[in-house]
Amino acid sequence: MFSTEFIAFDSCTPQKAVTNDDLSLLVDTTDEWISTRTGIRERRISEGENTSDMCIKVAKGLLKKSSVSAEDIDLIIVATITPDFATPSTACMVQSAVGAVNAFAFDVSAACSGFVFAAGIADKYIRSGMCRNAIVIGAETLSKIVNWRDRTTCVLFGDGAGGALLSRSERNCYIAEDMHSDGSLGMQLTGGEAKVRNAFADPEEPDRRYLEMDGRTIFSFATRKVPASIRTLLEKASLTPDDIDWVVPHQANSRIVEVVAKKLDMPPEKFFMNIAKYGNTSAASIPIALAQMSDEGLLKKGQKVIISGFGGGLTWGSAIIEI
Ligand code: 4VN
Repeated sequence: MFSTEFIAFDSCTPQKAVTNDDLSLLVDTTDEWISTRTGIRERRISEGENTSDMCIKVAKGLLKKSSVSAEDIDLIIVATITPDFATPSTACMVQSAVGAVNAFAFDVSAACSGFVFAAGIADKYIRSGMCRNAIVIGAETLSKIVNWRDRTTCVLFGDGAGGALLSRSERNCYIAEDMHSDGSLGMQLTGGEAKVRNAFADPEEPDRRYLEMDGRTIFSFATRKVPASIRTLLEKASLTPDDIDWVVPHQANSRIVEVVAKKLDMPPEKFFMNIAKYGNTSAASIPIALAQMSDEGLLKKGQKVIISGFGGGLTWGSAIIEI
């Protein structure tokens, strides 16, 4: 068996920052309401850049930071629910743009858990000896599926991409994982529906293209499942909360993270938060956070970090990684 090490992190977000005050001109809301309920102060919104454009910048950044050559990449996975196309996959667009001619590439659809699930897949390919180097990206242009007339959702989401380069290593830096789905709750968080419309089928209902969620259901799901998942994860790894240097949760809502920290009896300072600047970027939120932490020198070699994604599907998954 082989082991997986995280070699580099990188991110890319659109230039345009949209503040809560900017949004209060579009829908009936206030900076006060948004920031106290969610912790969000601004988010980046695409002025035309699509998901693949941000992913390509992240992949190029990862190759540069790791000094791995494009030909040595064996696997590219993009986790997204807002791809440019159904086909080609975003990952194949990345492959072509960076010249990773020896890689196989595909997208993963697991909403806010997408990056964690995709990192788990890449780890298995590396661990088994089938791949040496993998690029894993979480990326969303959620502004494509946000209903800009719905004040309950349009204030929550943002656009961006982040990723990691994972390589075969002597050091085992993917320590444990705990992954779950509960499709029976799937309709509590929906978006991007494409109904069957053809010469033989003509549904009366319109497509539910826009992101819709039952906020209370999702909030209570997250505050129940995330602490349980992190407890299971620590047990699997024979570690205690004190052994963990950082928790990097999906940036869905700062109040959820406060509840999770309290339930786990862990200091909230260990939970990295940047939702104030980026809002909820679904699959991109964890790798954007990891890249920021790495760039700011917050991640030190040997530190143990829990990443925890939760959301659409419904899905939730956590992993302990060592830097
Ligand atoms: C995971 C979660 C959320 C989420 C759920 C609820 C919520 C985000 C509801 C109450 C509302 C403020 C906002 Cl837990 C979203 C996703 C999707 O990525 C995943 N915010 N809120 C209020 O009235 O206070």
